[in-house]
Amino acid sequence: MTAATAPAGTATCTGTTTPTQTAWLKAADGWDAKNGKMLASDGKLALVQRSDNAHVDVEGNAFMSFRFQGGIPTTAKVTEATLHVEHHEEDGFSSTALDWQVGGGSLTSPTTLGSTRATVLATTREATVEWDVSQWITDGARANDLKLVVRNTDSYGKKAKVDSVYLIVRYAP
Ligand SMILES: [Ca+2]
Repeated sequence: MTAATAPAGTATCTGTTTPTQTAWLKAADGWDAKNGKMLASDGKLALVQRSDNAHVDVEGNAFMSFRFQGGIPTTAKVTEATLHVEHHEEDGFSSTALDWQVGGGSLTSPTTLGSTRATVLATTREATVEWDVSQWITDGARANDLKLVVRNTDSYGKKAKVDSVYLIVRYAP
């Protein structure tokens, strides 16, 4: 790519250019509302930190919440924030029973800024699905505080199986 050249006679911007930085943030802990335990203390955090077909189970009529590694300057302007959830659901899982929510606050009772009805994926169709949450996560403080909720409302108790979750944040410091 060649740098644009200002036409002669026009003013040029003399401010320094701040390059956008990208942070790839692993899950730092989670909360299983079904058994009331934190994933780290329950020995399950590693399950969602790697794409290895080892899963955590989100039980029917329950939710699991996740937080992520922070470290983004709190006043940084976030230009893009995307959540990545590698998952599948047990056979028979209702197509309208999987919801994702993004917000902040505590893992056990997170606030909700936005939500989406997630696509249910059969066991043989496991995939990493990207959810763009940029409209809600606009600065470093919100990115550092971000909570993802995977909510399972399947009335027959089918499980949602999460292989990995991570957050990618692009920001200008
Ligand atoms: Ca895994």
